[in-house]
Amino acid sequence: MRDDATPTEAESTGETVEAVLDTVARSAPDIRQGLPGRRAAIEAENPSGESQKAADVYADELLCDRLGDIDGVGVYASEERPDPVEVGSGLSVCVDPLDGSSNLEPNAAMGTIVAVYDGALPATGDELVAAAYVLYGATTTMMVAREGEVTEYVVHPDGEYEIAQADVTIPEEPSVYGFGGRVPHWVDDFESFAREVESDPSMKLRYGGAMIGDVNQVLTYGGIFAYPTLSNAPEGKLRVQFEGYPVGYIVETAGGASSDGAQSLLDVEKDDLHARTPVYVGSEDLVDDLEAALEE
Ligand code: FBP
Repeated sequence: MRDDATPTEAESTGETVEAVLDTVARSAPDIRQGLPGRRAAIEAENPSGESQKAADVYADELLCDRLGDIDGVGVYASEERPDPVEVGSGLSVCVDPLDGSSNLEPNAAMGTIVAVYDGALPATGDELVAAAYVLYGATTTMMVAREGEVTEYVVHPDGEYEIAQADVTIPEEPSVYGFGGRVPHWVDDFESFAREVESDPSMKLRYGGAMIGDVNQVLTYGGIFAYPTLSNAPEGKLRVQFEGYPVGYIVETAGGASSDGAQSLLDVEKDDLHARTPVYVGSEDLVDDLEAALEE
């Protein structure tokens, strides 16, 4: 018989998840305050070959230190470092420390994305136990998906945070869209779909160049975000473990849909930590239409 004082595996996982989310929220003001002096590119590239900003490295090191200190976190991995870091035993935490850091210089919104997996890396979509993103916009907010619910928090400058919206669900009537990649590189079927969406009088373009900002528009107003397959990059730009799975999990938990063009993002299986995938997320009808268009 179980000793009632000993937490079950599920309870321990839940406590670790809460500690990870709490740490991310409390770190958000420190990341934000560290940005002003770190806007420039440095002489380094991330594992995907993109040039790094001083702020990318700063946010990565800060989160690695703090998340790596949590009991029950076994591995820390980040878009900014080639290999996972063994920090203990337990859950695997994957982070995009500053999503959209090219928005630093024009002073536009950016994010931090966190995915918590109960499994070794690279993990599968069904091993996700929670996902979240922080959005550094006019205010700092954090969207969290766990246990079948999405909650939006406002994070105050002192790291305290409070619920802004419980049980976030994607609105029924879509009104915004944002599609990444250069238009000449869109494949014909995607371009036809995009033209259909653009010609719908109820739809407005919202694209800011940071996935988190653009996905937050879609969760707020309903619609669709895509970073599609491209003729010169069939897997698109975004990374499965750091971007595709967590954003798919958040949008699906909020009642929307996600796809890589043929299946839910959560069913994508790639055996490389930094593998990419096309990403389509948003209102279910639009994602269905998108999949039908790509099948033609
Ligand atoms: P980083 O995480 O390296 O910043 O890249 C991801 C990203 O910035 C996404 O946030 C965004 O959707 C996309 O790249 C924008 O790409 P593009 O500049 O091609 O529009």
